[in-house]
Amino acid sequence: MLSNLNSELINEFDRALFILNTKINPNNPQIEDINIVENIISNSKVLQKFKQHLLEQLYDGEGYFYCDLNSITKAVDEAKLINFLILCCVGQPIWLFKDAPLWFELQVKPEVDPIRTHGTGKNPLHTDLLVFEYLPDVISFHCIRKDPQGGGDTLLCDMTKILNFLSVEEIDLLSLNIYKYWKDEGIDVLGNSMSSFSIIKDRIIRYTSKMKKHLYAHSADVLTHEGLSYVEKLIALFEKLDLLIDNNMEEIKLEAGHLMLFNQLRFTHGRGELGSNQQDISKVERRLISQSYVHRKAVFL
Ligand SMILES: O=C(O)CCC(=O)C(=O)O
Ligand SMILES: [Fe+2]
Repeated sequence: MLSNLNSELINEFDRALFILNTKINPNNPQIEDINIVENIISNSKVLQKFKQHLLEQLYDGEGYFYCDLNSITKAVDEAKLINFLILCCVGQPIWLFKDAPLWFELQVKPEVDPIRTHGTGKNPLHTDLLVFEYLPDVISFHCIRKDPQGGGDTLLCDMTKILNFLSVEEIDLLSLNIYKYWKDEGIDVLGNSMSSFSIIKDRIIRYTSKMKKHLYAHSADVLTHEGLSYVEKLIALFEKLDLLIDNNMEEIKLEAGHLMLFNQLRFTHGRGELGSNQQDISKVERRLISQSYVHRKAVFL
């Protein structure tokens, strides 16, 4: 499942680093830096071929691209530059917040709610930013450090496989525009946030297992008025989906230097529980994943 980077490609990435190292700040690439990278790609047949392969893999093939950057470099800063180059091969990297770096650090914070970002528990499978009109096509996880306690697997589930197990009635339910969810504040680069949405629409899946507990407790928070008439059926359907996801997801142990990109219009993702006693591990040794987003086409910038 780890893609093998051939020696020709490794050499080409290595050559690209000569330029990238002097021109781009690995910790904070800027939107203008895309031009530098696009020049490098357009001047290299090898990178153009790689770009084509990457797009096929993400959009028509398995839906993800998983490689080990250690075969190119063991330096974290250089790995970040290669990650940036790869994002630019996919399309338009997304700076979600003004004045914040492209990279969003998924750190481990024992004090936060275990199921949430930075938490230490299982983060149930979900689509990120699912209420936004232009939800990012692709997510990149660059593992800087794995959990020293052996937990924190990356969980991925191909939802198109899950849909094969559903009845026509269940697909119809998921296709209704009756679902609501909270939006992440401070984001204005993904189009409108929708007051209601369909879980399945135009081959895009907007699903979060985190909706289930609200269906039980406060269904009006996550369903429109029309949706409330289906609440019993939806609870049963969400239970079924969670079971199917549990049985069909992949649990991937990212190691330092591993890079995973996946098509989040098709895959939900999550995090396995971290190992115990995270509070006893120093902050600079805990698991650290650098997350970023990219659109295949620059639809909004
Ligand atoms: O920590 C992780 O690996 C994933 C976290 C995540 O997907 C999220 O918080 O949205
Ligand atoms: Fe997420």
